[in-house]
Amino acid sequence: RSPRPKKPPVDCADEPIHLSGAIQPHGWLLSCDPADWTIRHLSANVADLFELEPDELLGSSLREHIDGELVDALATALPTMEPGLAARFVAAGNLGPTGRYCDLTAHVQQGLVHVEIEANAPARSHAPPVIDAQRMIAGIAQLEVGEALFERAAALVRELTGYDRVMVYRFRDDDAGEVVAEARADDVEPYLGLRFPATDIPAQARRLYLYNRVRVIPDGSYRPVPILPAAKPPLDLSQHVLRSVSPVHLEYLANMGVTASMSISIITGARLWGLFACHHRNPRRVPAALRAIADLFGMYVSMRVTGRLQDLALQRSEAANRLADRLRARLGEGGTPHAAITAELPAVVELLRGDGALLVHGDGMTAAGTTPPEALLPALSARAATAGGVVADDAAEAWLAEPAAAAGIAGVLTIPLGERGDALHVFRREQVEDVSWAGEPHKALIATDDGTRLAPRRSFRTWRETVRGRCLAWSGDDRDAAARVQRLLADVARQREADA
Ligand code: BLA
Repeated sequence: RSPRPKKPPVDCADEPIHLSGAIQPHGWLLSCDPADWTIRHLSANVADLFELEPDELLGSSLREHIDGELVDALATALPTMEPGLAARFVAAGNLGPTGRYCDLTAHVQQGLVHVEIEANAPARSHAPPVIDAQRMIAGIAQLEVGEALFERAAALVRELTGYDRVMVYRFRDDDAGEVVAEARADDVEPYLGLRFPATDIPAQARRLYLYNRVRVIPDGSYRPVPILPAAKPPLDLSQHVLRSVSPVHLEYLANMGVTASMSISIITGARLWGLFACHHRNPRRVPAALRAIADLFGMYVSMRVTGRLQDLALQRSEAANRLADRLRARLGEGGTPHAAITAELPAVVELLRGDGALLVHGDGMTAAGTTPPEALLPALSARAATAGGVVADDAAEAWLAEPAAAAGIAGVLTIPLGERGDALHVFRREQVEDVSWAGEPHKALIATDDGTRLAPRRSFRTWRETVRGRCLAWSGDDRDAAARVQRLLADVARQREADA
């Protein structure tokens, strides 16, 4: 809970975006004491709806200003709102002296009930929301997780919300991201296949989106409405649907030619796997009931992606089990551990998705598949001797003074075996990759006139880069599988000692 820094943050990830102290102007905020509904904080624009000034509302009870039935609906919903849970659409009803029909969204945080009110836009569908959600889920339920499912999902979100462009954006292991599917109006530029640098969605924002799953900016050119009275530290707006967002991000949207946006989190376990990112060239609202559908659909897609990742992990784990069984069988038949491992080397290469491997053992060695020239052995052994645990590099320059000497191999994953430089090295060939970035990534941040302010890049023109000297990156799963192989080989060696 750090106070807002006086100087502008020097890193995008340092901006406390949940403490903006303001909301977007398409709604109103009343933060009440749950005991008696006394209004403790409100947005400065309340007179637009209630025709009462902020000072007249602060300290009074919500019951004096909105229909008793609506307050009762809020009260009923309260026990189901745990702190830290996303704000939820609770009720709709007529508010203020002119009886405007509004949606009420609420959540509990910091001991207050935060009631967010939005004028209700006309519904786009006559079906009850749950039917729309069911239709969308059924529309992808039969598809395998992959390109076709993501394309269909993007199209369904576009049908639901009417945005000009709906993308499925997936984060890579390095936190950059890629547009893996897109549904768009014919006259907007395609973003499919483009890569965006990690700094476009900084870490604190990615963390926030794990909990606050649906976010809407109906008009990025808005003027923020302050929350009164100004609190120190400001109210935590992590879960507010109306939270005024980072000005840097608004500038980013404007630079992209986007006026309205929405994003829906795709979450696998505790990781933000990706987002549905929606763009519109004109202002666009998404009423609370549609956001609830989008949220449900996002949670379904999240579940499907999680299921797919778990399937892959299970398949790999089963392959590792089979390898362990075969090693044990070979030892049981009287083979030496070295002979057993040598015979299974191709299976180890396959398990770790390598192109080849070298088992270095004392003065001897065994090779399988593609391996680097023998002249590199001393460098590999030195690497193993200092490694400690499993180490993996994607680029030859990370482990060789003369990368060219690796002759087409770029990546190496080293599993040290003992202390003398004995090791199992698994190699991956160089994979030349053509990357199309949305704008030059090294200009993700540009200096402004005063030279101190962080600003997003102005151009998103495709910027091509050919990445050489790297292999397909070793993933977290690859490293986990390697650690498993290391334990397996240690067990085999121990068994030999026990038998001796
Ligand atoms: C937020 N940046 C975001 C969000 C997206 C992007 C989707 C989330 C917005 C939301 O959910 O409301 C970026 N939008 C994209 C990308 C695509 C897209 C990659 O459509 C691709 C298709 N941004 C910068 C720089 C900084 C920065 C240089 O470019 C920092 C100085 C910051 N982006 C930034 C911040 C947020 C953000 C702070 C959080 C906004 C907020 O929630 O307050």
